[in-house]
Amino acid sequence: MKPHDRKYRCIQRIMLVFSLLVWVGGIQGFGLGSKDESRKGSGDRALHPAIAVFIPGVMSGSPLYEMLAEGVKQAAAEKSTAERRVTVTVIEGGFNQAEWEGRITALAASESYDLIVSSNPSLPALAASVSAKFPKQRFLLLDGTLAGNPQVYTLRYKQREQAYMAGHIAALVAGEAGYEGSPAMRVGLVAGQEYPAMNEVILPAYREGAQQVDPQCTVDFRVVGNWFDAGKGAELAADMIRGGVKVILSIAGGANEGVVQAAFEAGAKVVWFDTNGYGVRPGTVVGSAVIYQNKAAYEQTIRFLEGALPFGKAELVGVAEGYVDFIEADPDYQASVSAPIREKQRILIEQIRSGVLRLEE
Ligand code: RBF
Repeated sequence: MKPHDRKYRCIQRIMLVFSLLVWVGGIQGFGLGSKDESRKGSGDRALHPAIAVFIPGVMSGSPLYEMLAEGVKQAAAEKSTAERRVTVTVIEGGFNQAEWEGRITALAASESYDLIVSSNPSLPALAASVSAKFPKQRFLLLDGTLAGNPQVYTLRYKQREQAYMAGHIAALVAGEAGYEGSPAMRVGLVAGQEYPAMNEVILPAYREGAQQVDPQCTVDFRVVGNWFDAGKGAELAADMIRGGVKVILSIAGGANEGVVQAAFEAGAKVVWFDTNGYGVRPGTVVGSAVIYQNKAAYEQTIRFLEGALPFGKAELVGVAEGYVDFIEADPDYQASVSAPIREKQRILIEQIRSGVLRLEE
C-alpha cells in the first residue's frame, strides 16, 4: 500500500467515526428533547390528562371537600385506560385564606395541570384573577358561581332549599322539646365564618324554614371565626343552650365536633349540613340537609374528560335536579325523631321536590 493510500484510508475512517458520532448524538439529542417535553407535560398530557384538586382548607372535618376529592378520583379511575392514564393530585391549601391565590397561581404557572378543580364560594374570584395571567389554565369550581369566563365552569347548589329544610326540622324538634322560660322559639346556627352565601342565602333561609313552623321563631347566630376550632364551637353552642336554644344547625367544618359534644352534654340537638351526619352522634343529630357534591364532582369531571364541559357557564342545581336533599331513610333519624315530626318534614320535602313550594334564589 502506497503511503498516500494509507493516509486516504485513515481520513476515511476518521470521517466515518465522526459521522457516526454525529448520528448517535443526534438521536440522543432528540431523545433528550422528547424527555424534556414530557417533563413540561405538553407532549405526554395530550395522552394523559392531569387534574389538580385544590382544597381551600383541609379535607378532614369538611364534608364538601372530602366529597370533592372522592368524585374527581372516581371519574378519573373510570376514564383511565392502559393507553390513557388520568392522574389526580390533591393539594390542601390550608386555613390561611390569604395564601390561596398564591398557591393556585403556582399550580397554573407550573403548566402541569389541564384542569384545576376546587369548591368554595370564594374560589371564582381567585380563579378569575389567575385565569387572566394564565390563559391556557382551566378551572372546574363547585359551590360558587361565575358566568362568562371562558376558562372557568361553575356549579352552585340551591342552598336556600337546603337551609330551609334544616330550619324546618330544627323548629319542629325545638317545638316538641318546648321552650319554657323563653317568650318565643329560638333555634341556633353556628357558622365557621361570615360570607355572602351564609349571610344572604343560608341564614335567611334557615330562619324562613323555622318560621314556617312558628312565625315567631328567631335565630341565634354565632360565628366561630375559623373552620377548625372545636373548643370555640363547643363554647358557643353551650352558651346558646344556656340561653334556651334546643336545636343548633352547625356549619363550621372541624368545629362541628365541638357543637355536637356540647349539645350531647346538655341534652340539646344538632342539625347536620352537607352530608349525612346521623352517625356522628346518634340521638343528638336529628336532621341531615345534604348536598351530593361527590355526584356533582364525578359528573362534571367526566364531562371534562369527554371534552364536553361548557366553560364559561354557571349552573345552579337543587332538590329537583337531585343534588340537594334531606336524609329520611336512616335508622338513626327514625329512632331519634318522632313519627309526627318526620311526617311533617316528609310533606315539606315532597312540596319542594314537586315544585309546590318554590324557593327561588
Ligand atoms: N366549609 C367547611 O366545611 N370547611 C371549610 O374549611 C370551609 N371554608 C370556607 C372558606 C371560605 C372562604 C368560605 C366562603 C366558605 C367556606 N366553607 C367551609 C363553607 C362552605 O363553602 C359551604 O358554604 C358550607 O359547607 C355549607 O354548604
